[in-house]
Amino acid sequence: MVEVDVDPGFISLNFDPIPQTEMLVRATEFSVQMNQRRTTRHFSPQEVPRELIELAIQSASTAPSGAHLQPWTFVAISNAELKAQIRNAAEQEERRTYEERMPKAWSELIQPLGTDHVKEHITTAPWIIVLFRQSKRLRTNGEWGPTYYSQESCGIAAGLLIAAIHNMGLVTLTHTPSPMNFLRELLERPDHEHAMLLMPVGYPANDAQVPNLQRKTLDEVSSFFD
Ligand code: IYR
Repeated sequence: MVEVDVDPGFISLNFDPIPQTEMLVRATEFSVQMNQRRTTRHFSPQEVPRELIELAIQSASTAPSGAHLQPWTFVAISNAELKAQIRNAAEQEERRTYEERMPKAWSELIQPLGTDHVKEHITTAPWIIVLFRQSKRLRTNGEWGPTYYSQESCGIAAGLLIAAIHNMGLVTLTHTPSPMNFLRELLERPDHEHAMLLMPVGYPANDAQVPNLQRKTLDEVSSFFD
């Protein structure tokens, strides 16, 4: 049995070429803009309209994905009570992670980031977005099948979400409470969805700080064969 009910066929790409001089301007501007992005843990409680969060998720969901299954669910939370429950559960896990589970080689490495088990950003930021990765999908014949390259697909979608949030003038943090199974329960997601990232989204606090870090240079991160 063919899986796709109606083969949608192909349509024109409708590609609008950009002159190379303008390409260079746009590429430079984008590179500068992206290089200004920083991850901060210090959020302002200032409200952010839901429409902006919807647009960020829509941008993220344009990501390419294995077999175009789009194996992601973005759960956006502004409800204060639910955020408090999530923070509470995250801090319980994170306390054990920081105190018991994290090997010394790991804790030494993240020490400059100034993190600990206290996750104030979860309740301070006006929104948190939790990205769930779908490891299975319901086939048209009613059976469950795997998704493909869901880690890669969701990683790309997360990158686009981060870029979209930065582009609209807000900040986010890729927080990974671990283990994060509690999120599936609290957010009522099915068993085949796996929480991947918890991202507070909002304005930075007035006195927001970031670690004094440098990015690797182009030479350090690339190799060319011209
Ligand atoms: N998941 C923990 C610990 C942590 C791990 C890494 I690797 C970081 O770059 C930062 C933190 C947390 O979110 O605090």
